[in-house]
Amino acid sequence: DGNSGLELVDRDEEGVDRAFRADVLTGLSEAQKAIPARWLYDDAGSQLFEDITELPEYYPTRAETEILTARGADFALSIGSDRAVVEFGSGSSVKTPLLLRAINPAAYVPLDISGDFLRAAAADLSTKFPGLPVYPVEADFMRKVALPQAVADMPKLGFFPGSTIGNMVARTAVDLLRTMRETLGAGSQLLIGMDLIKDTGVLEAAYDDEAGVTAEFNLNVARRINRELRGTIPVDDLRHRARWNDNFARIEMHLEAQRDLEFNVAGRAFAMAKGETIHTENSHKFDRRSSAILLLAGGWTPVQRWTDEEGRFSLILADA
Ligand code: AVI
Repeated sequence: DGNSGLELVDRDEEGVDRAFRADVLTGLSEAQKAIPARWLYDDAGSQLFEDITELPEYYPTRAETEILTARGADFALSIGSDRAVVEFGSGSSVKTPLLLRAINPAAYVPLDISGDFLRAAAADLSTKFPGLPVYPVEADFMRKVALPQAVADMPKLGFFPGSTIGNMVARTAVDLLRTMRETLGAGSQLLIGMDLIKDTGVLEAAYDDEAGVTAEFNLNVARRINRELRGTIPVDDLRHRARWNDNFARIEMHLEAQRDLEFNVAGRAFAMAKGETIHTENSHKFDRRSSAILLLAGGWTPVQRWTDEEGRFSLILADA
């Protein structure tokens, strides 16, 4: 990020992201090879995810948008207009304006680790809401964030749409919810999106679309390894897989070797037997109870819950 002068990524002399290399080398050395899902989102991956949200099979974005559109009056009643909205991961999405329109908050604080993305989103919001004070903060929201002084005395509403919490295992999700509570402070509220358990065929199709966009999104992490970590992974010999793991109530994305493979990454040799996979993402799905338990474990008490007409997705309001 050339503009802010603030570099949140730790790079070595050659410009290699140290955390990326460490995660990949460790993950490829495990019995079940795995790469943390956050590495799916370089520029190409972020664009592919945007494309995914428009696929006919990928219902979550549309379902959540439907709730935000249909329930605006409810939100206004339950949340009030005196709060500062703090969005975890500033959306370039259509969702934020829908919420801001509905509750007419006192301020908007988008948090994002990507400065460029953040400034673009903040500028867009300022144009759409000329009277709304917008205070963008470049930060990693997995850690406690110091919010701008201007909103210090306002009660906060955390906004975490998209069911991104579902991409974390329970332990990480609970840590994040607790960190959010620390960031937002006593008396705050949280409006959080959580995707719901449903027919396995519907879920698997949402993560393995006809057009192959999700496959590209998944394979992109292998391309990224080749590009950034001097990798020689034969990407054409990997196949995208999306499967429901009922024990963990989650969709898992994997990259499956189509033949025995040998390759290098950052000077180290790796092998995969035909049929072996690299686990690249979890997307946990919830029901009323499991979502409540997760929130409670994270220090939040659910107070209201909305779903779309078809009951595919939930937005939950919780109190700190
Ligand atoms: C960002 N996250 C909520 C998406 C999901 O549905 O778990 C990421 C995604 N992976 C494949 N398709 C979409």
